[in-house]
Amino acid sequence: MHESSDEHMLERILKDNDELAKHNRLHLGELGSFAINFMSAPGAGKTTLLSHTIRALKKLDHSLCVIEGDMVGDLDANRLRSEDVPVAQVSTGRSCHLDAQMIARLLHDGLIAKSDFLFIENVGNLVCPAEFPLGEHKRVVLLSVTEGDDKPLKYPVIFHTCDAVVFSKCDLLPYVQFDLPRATACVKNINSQIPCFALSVVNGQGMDEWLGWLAEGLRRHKSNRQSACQAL
Ligand SMILES: Nc1nc2c(ncn2[C@@H]2O[C@H](COP(=O)(O)OP(=O)(O)OP(=O)(O)O)[C@@H](O)[C@H]2O)c(=O)[nH]1
Ligand SMILES: [Mg+2]
Repeated sequence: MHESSDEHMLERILKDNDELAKHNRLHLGELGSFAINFMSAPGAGKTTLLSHTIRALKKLDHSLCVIEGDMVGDLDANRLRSEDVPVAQVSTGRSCHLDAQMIARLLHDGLIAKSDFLFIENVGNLVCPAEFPLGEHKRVVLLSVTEGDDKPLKYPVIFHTCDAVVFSKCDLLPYVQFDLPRATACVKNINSQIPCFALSVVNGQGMDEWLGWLAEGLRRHKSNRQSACQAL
């Protein structure tokens, strides 16, 4: 009895979140920004990858904005502010993930600048962020090679619901037991069409392919918006 009322409450929370995420998507449509939600276990390299990606995209004259989600503190937000991009900080407190309501507040308060890319760094967690869409256009999961190649098998939901996987810290592959082909096969087993990037910010491996995926995503995003406007 108790268990089923808990389940009912969770379903209600997830449904409300889904509705609000759709609402956020409309706001993002008005802004025109291509929004990407970055998710991973703590320390997989989200902020570091964002710093390097921001630097590369700025050189190509792209405008950028970041939403930085952390339970407490503004360490990551400040790291990204040092790249000279606008960063909106969300402190989630006891919550181990961002939710659509947190993003809606920023959008309603006009705290998100119009930009080509809106990067959202979620709280480090491989479980809960998967169930809370934010209204983003794409979802990227990072799995660092120090975490073990079995993680897609153990945490399938997040790999099932994402649009790209980044195997991060690949410069460390010679020193750890991580079977990259096995990890890739596990991901493709869950999500057959998904692009996977083997990446390292230390030696630059995979960065061109990664930046190419972002550029192609932005191009498609802009062309979809244009078609939608013409259809009105
Ligand atoms: N060797 C190596 N270390 C990396 C790489 N990318 C990130 N790191 C290191 O991994 C550690 C964690 O990186 P962060 O970028 O803070 O990870 P995060 O996912 O943002 O962490 P949380 O926000 O706490 O979840 C730092 O010490 C980084 O320097 C990489 O490509 N190679
Ligand atoms: Mg971080």
